[in-house]
Amino acid sequence: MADTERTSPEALLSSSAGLILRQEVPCNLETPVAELRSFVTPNDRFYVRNHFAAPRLDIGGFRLTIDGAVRNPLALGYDAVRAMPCTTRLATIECAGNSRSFLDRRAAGVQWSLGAVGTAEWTGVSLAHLLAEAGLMDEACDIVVEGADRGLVGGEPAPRQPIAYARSLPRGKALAPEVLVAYQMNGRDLPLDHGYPLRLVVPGHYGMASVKWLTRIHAVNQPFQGYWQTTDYAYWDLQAGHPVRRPLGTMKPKSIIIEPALHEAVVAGRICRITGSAWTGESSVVQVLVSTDGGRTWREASFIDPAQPYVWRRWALDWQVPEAPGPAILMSRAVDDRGETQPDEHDGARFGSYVINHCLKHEVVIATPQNSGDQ
Ligand SMILES: Nc1nc2c(c(=O)[nH]1)N[C@H]1C(S)=C(S)[C@@H](COP(=O)(O)O)O[C@H]1N2
Ligand SMILES: [Mo]
Repeated sequence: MADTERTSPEALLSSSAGLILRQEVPCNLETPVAELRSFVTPNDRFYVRNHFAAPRLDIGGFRLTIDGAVRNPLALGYDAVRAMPCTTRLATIECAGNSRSFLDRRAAGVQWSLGAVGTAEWTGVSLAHLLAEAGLMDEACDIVVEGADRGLVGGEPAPRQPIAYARSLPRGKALAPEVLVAYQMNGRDLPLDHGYPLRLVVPGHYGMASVKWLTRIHAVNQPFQGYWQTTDYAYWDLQAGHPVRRPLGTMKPKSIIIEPALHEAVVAGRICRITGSAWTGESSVVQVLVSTDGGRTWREASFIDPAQPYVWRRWALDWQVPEAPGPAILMSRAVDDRGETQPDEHDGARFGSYVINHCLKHEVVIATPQNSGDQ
């Protein structure tokens, strides 16, 4: 047994203190940008994205079911999962709707600023191990992962009855070693809002893939077409010239400026250290370019953190602030090792109000030191 001491249910409840309340019911909380300075995001500062109320599962009766296209269906108790061989790995998770509040036209959905992203160290059993134990059949093409939370979804068209939060992973990604059924986050049992007792963690994919309160893993022989990957969390792709709807998956390269803060005053003629963070999906960020003149000229930032798969890298650039007071537009642009970079504009026709990774204009104000307001 990994450990026997059990965290009390009350201790797993999150508080919104220190986070930005974006929605009260269901609870949606954003990490303040300044907190993203830390390489690992502490559990009580990690953004929360819930579609329904967080279910409180009784650990005694808890079962993780693995069924469908498997030779040996399983119903595992919590302790049985914790007794399996485990791994710990870092992963950055970003909500596909992060930065939505920066879209030119206000889009429906939670109005995230920059902070629906975070990095944690996740501990759990690899999904590949569980699927091997269950004897995954060769015909299985998708692995459907389902959470215990459910409810009615708004908008039309939508199913009339309450539905569970469920997503599928293509077989290849489901069997990749980085995908975990996690029970710990930064060395502590998962907080309730982050999926206690078990959640999937899909490094490299937008957050919607990392299903919380995981109770069922269902292998299927046909591509899964559930609500959360066709109506919601999907985009328009092209297949032989035909527009086709596909589930969102891999994260796109993105960078954010953390310091100086938006609209912060910087001192004319001094050196100002610009810092930020950058991440991408199945690749590594290899370059971050920074502009201090609204995108006319760009310089290369240096990295604070090494390149590691599925983990963000903080970066910094020292800027010689001009003498002339007034506004200045900072921008940053990440490039990954496949040469993919951040676009200048959000592609709304393709992605709707998701995948918001275009280069943002980050305005600061150059102020002279004696500019203290007295005239
Ligand atoms: N069961 C369940 N899993 C879920 C969700 C949910 O509402 N229900 N939200 C998804 C979305 S959209 C995101 S971005 C991540 C957020 O994970 P976090 O709340 O731990 O930050 O969880 C995903 N997993
Ligand atoms: Mo999300």
